[in-house]
Amino acid sequence: MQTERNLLKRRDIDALGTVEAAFHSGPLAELLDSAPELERRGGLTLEEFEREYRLQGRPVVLEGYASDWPSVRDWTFQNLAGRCADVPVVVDSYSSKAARRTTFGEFVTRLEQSAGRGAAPLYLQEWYYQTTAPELAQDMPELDIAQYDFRQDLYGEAASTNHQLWIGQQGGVTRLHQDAYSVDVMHAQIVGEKLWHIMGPDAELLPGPGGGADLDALCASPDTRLTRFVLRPGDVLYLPSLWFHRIELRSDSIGLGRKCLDEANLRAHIRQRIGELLALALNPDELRVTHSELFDVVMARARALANRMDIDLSRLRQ
Ligand SMILES: O=C(O)CCC(=O)C(=O)O
Repeated sequence: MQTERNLLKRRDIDALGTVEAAFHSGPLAELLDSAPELERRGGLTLEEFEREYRLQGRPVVLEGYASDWPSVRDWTFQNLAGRCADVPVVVDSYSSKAARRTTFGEFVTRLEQSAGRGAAPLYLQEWYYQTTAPELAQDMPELDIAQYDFRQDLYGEAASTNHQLWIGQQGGVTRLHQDAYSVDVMHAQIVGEKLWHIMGPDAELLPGPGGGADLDALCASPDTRLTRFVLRPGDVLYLPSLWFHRIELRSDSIGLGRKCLDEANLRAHIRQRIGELLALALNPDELRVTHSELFDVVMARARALANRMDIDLSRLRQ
């Protein structure tokens, strides 16, 4: 089995635990509050966004860019539960131990019942709502700044709007990760507030001389580029591919994650997709070890893509 040395890139339980613990105590935790804030820009035009941020690979928060969306104006947990009561979802899918199949209506009932009781916060992560509740899409219109997404050419229109909703309770966390397949992140905040910590694509957490993780080196390196910001309703984040991100829910929250493939990253994207599909088909046992927390999520992503592309999973080329 190949072992990745950079702990920030590993998806096994030990590495995920070490990195998450570093956000709670030790040198990295001490640095968090003094990390610089990400630039926020209000009233940015498409041309300014392209010139000053996307073409330069610079992250930015587009303040209030989606504030006129029907979802930002009208959505509450309750009215979504009324619309999607029987829709099947997997709650806490990013944790192999906590993952649980239920319906959206039940999920909201459990959120309400557990609020303020000290229970672990519930988080519906990476919900591909367009396969099970496509009517929600009309409340989140397509963004003009996202039209460079090359997946439209590569996979067709439907697969390129393969977005995800992230719906959870105050205190919920998505642990530090890089997005797969070299895609840029565009994340729109719909309800509530989320605190993001991001690190540059070259950030490294390596084993130290004593065997533990060398957090001092991570904190001292100019490549780490630790930055923080809060996303509020109507804000849209642009984060270029391979930036690491960790998210903490400061209140009950709903966010829309959508991805964009920059044509410049096409080669890397295809290599990763093919590599992952071959690994799933030929070596699922090893993948269950290297991606123990996320195996089901990887499968769900592949199924959602196949579904959006009308691929019949029972057929091979004859
Ligand atoms: O909001 C979250 O908890 C995670 C979002 C995320 O990782 C993304 O949109 O890429």
